[in-house]
Amino acid sequence: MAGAHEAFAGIGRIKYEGPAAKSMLAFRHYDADAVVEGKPMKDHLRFAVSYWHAFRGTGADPFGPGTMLRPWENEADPLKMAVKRVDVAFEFLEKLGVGFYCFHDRDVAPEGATLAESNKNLDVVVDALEKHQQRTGIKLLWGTANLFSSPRYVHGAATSPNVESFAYAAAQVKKAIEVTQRLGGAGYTFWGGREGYQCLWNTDMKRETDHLAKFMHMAVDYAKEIGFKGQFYFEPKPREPMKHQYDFDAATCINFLRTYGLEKHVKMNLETNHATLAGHEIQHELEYAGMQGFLGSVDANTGDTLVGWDTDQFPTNVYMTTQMMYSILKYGGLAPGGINFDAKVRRESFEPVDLFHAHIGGMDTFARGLKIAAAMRADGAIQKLVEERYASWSGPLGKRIEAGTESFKSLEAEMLKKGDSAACTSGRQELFENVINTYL
Ligand code: XLS
Ligand code: NI
Ligand code: NI
Repeated sequence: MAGAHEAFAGIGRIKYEGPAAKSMLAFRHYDADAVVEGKPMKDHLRFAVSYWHAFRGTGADPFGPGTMLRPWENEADPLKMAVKRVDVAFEFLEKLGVGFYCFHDRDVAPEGATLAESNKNLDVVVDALEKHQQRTGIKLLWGTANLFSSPRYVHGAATSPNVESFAYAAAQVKKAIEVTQRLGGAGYTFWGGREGYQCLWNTDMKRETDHLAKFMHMAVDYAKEIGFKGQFYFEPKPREPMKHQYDFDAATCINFLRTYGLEKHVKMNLETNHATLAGHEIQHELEYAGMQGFLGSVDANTGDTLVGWDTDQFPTNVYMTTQMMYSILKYGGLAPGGINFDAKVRRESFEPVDLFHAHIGGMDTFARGLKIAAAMRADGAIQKLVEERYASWSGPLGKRIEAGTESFKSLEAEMLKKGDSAACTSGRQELFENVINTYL
């Protein structure tokens, strides 16, 4: 954090100052070493900053160009700039006090004129990342490859009708896995990008999904070959940029993984705003993946109820992070995954300090969610109410059905004897909701 070269001069290490903190550049709830359910907060939450939004986001939108003021973006040579940007990124990560970051190959290093040149550029930047990782102890949560920006991926990458787009993507992912391994990355993420379609008339969906599976198998095989032990993740998103994407939601992705024999190798990376685009809440996605044994990692952000697209805002809603942390604790936590802020400051929030406000707010919102969820689990009131709702299943008949010793015939005999089923009890949704509000 050398003084003269500081990009975020005047901002020091963000500290935990408790709910009564005076400064807005302080944590009110995220106390990294405070123990919750036997583990420090930092190990529950495993926060990561996404390189693409924090350090490559310009604020451009379909109606206007970038707005972000980033005084350090002043190097004419793109590779030199990429290396310099790593210093800025690590200054930010260190001051924020997060343990992890995530990147796409093309966010950290510029694309060259040829594949070989792009690989060389990446190696130069990875040298810089490695040095800073060693200096600070900050780690890579996961790496990924950008298989969606280049025109060569206009029809998708692994699902492109152009075989050489597939081949190029394979080469790109091979390299991305290698650098992720070199940086000790805890995981590697596949997000579909443009793996989907705009029009079914011109699309061979079966062939495309077969190709996607082939592609993922090649990645798994290569990881095995080079001894990469990181967790693979598949990140659901139903649409945008394509009208339909093959990684629609957790259930669709898990079905895909099982159909193609990938279920032992790949878990879910679930993103809040993608869940809402699919017509779900993130709690649904976490529960679904958790109950199926596919809970991997989280891309944390939030959408806007009035804007129907992937706005990638920073999470500020404690009710939502409580729901998330309740499910995450229930299924045994995220490690080796974590909570990656796949979120961007608004186009109107263009000053460097806004990056701090955004991440501090997100971290505090999750820390509160964690504390509340742990309190709910500690006294077990909600759990008890859920068990009461299912009490009939703990009687002799329920036990026999769950044990698999009943059949349609035996159940028919039982109900013919009784004449009718016992009356149902109230669902008590309002009571549940009121109980939850007593913790907030
Ligand atoms: C885009 C995705 C993307 C992935 C990584 O909507 O969220 O950022 O997380 O490729
Ligand atoms: Ni994401
Ligand atoms: Ni997204």
